[in-house]
Amino acid sequence: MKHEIVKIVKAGDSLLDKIFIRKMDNQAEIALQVARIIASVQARGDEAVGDFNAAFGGSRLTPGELRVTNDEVEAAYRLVDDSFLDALRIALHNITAFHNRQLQQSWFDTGGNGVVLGQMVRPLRRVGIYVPGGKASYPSSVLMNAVPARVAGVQEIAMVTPPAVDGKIDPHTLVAAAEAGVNEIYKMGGAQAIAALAYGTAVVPKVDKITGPGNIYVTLAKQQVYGLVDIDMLAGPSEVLVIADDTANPSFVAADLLSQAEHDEMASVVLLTPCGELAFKVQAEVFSQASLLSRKEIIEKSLENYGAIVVTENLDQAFDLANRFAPEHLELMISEPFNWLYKVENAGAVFLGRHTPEPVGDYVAGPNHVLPTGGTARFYSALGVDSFIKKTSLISYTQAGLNEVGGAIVKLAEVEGLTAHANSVRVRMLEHVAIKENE
Ligand code: HSO
Ligand code: ZN
Repeated sequence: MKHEIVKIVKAGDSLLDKIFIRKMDNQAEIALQVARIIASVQARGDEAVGDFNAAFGGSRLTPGELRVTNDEVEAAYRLVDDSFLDALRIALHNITAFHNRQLQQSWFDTGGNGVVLGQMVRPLRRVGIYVPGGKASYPSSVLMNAVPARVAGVQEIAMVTPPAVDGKIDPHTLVAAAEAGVNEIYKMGGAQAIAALAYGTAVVPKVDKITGPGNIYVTLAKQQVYGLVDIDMLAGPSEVLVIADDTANPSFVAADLLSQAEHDEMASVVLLTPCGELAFKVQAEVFSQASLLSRKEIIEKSLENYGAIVVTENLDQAFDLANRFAPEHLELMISEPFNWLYKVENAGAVFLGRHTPEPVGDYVAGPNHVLPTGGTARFYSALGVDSFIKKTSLISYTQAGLNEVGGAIVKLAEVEGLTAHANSVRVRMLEHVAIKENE
């Protein structure tokens, strides 16, 4: 491992352009493959799902084996240790409390002439949540997807996750699903799982929305079924951007950069600091800490691909760059971080102060860890209760109300050449005149 495992550059360096764009390669090719997988699942249903599960490194399951049974869930409880269950329940409690705060109320407003306007908030009826599996297992992501759906009032939560070669799903993932109130669990992953959720098969009834992060196949499949169903966002590899000043502890900063670098070879971790001395200390710490970590190969690649320590002229410049990067996670390890919050325009989640490492948000703080990546924090929000509700507008007019605005409706309808529209208002205004004349 090179000592300069992470590069130090100045704010204007061209390396930053590459990091800030974070473009994924050969997407078009994979998109074609994904389109073929989706078409096969549409045509051959669960048989195709089984074939693709096997082709992508899982086991070949018959349609009858795709759904996880209650016995399997009960067996999973016997396989996990109590301290896992305790930790999971702490997380579940905090995540539920945070998402309860996000609930929105329906409302009515009564205006002049007895006109009533309002907005009715309703949960989606049936959703699919994707949870990565196979080599990695993320029970925390089960909670992050299922809890907001539950809090929103979704009746049916169907989870899909790829089985391992032995056809099994990690017991921690199964227990997390049971604890979070997931109703159905299916052993399927990749684009085939997204296709099954979107189009429905004999085993999996189709859903209204699909959420949750996955690999490039999953992401491109979500993109292709969008419109037929809703999706949460197009998630890419994880990222953290740290802004630190001379008060920051270099070993904390390094540890936090490494915590996201270990997720993926394409993960991006960036430190922005006006303090050159801190930059060198963090670089040395990254090197010494990385060599002790279990995932050091992944870390090395991700630092090589999309990692940098950037020395800025001042903190203002650091915030400008951070807004351009629009990170999934933004850590502020500066004195008085709350005083700088007004500068943050684009970030999925902000972690303030030296005692708030990003993993606290990954697991137990309460806010969701499904967050916008790849610069999409410019327009996407964290997964939350909002992701599982829809709003229906309510309109109730009275005769007096309609009389008041009828002329405007008729005029606008005529300009658009829509005489039937105009007429639906006119007949009511005429009826009103007729009643008046009869009185
Ligand atoms: N940091 C990841 C979420 C995660 N971390 C799950 C650990 N487990 C994306 O926000
Ligand atoms: Zn993480």
